[in-house]
Amino acid sequence: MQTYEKYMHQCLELAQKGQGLVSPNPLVGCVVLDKNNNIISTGYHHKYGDNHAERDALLKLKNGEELGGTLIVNLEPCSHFGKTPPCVDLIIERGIKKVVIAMQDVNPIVAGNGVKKLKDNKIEVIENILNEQAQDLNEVFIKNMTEKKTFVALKTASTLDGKIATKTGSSKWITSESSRKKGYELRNKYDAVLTTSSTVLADNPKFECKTKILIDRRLKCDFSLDYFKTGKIYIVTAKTELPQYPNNVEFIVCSEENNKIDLKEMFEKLFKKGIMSVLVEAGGTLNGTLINGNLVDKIYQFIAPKVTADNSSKSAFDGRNITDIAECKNFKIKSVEQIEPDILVTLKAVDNG
Ligand code: AOF
Ligand code: ZN
Repeated sequence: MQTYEKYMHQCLELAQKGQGLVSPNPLVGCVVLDKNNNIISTGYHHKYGDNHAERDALLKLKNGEELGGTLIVNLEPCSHFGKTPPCVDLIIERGIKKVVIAMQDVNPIVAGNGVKKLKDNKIEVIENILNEQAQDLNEVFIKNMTEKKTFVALKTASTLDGKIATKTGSSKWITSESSRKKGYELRNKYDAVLTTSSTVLADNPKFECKTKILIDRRLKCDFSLDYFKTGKIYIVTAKTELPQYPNNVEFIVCSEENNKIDLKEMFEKLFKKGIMSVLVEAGGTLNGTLINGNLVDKIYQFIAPKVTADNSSKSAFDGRNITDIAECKNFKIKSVEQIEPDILVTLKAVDNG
């Protein structure tokens, strides 16, 4: 069992090479062993529309050395005709004797059918190796497939007492340059980065990423800002009279209630536009509203070893007025990483409903 875990780790590593390139498909890596358990090939899903990981690995083998061997893959091999023929057919054809997987596919056209077809063809299937890690790796794909919703991650950088700026808006820089660099890298993992007009007007950030979403309810932002110079931009607004706009801009009109955009409606519209995951980089108001609406799946919180000890400073999450501590929203800490002199705490929601 130990050895399969080692190979499955390798699959998860390989799969990550497709990060940011495979959406809306899953991240998948594959290792092939010959009958003596020597690695003879590896593969992964490179980008959307390309060969699946299993096909990528098997097609590199030309001399039949995989006959009687083992294929390790972090997702159940597919059984459907999609952009490519079913991976299970190729596995059967190549004489693989054992398949080791981390998780069942959540795609309803595959779910269980891949494993069944392998077993029907006398191939031994070992399941659930590094299952939790595999589910974490494909958390976006799982949410998209099972709930038909966009995955929402949120990033903040705060002091130890959860502050992101003073009352005057002074915020540069709370965390170190290496933390900020790591924060920018997170953007590539998600289909789009979401922010608000308040953040853009306060910081005039460039936001170097391919797709951006800007919540600008009253259309306060002016297209001459640096923010509008790069990438594809979706502007979410409650205004129905739209101004002249540049080619890289598209509007998404949503309803509003109590001077706030209906965020559920916004995410539904984004999902329909093929935005499978977003990283939120905004202030306490949007962060708090998202948390209160149970809309956040994951938080990346960079924490600097600084304390404002000032209750007029702005909080990373804002907007509620609770009296009972039991009303807190709960998260599960997935990892704590030291990025000197700061830390990055990664958390997942536990009670989103
Ligand atoms: C992938 N890569 O390595 C594996 C996948 O759109 P298609 O035809 O490429 O099929 C996508 C589905 O195939 C996907 O939802 C998942 O169920 C299954 N497996 N997909 O993109 C892979 N193994
Ligand atoms: Zn496949």
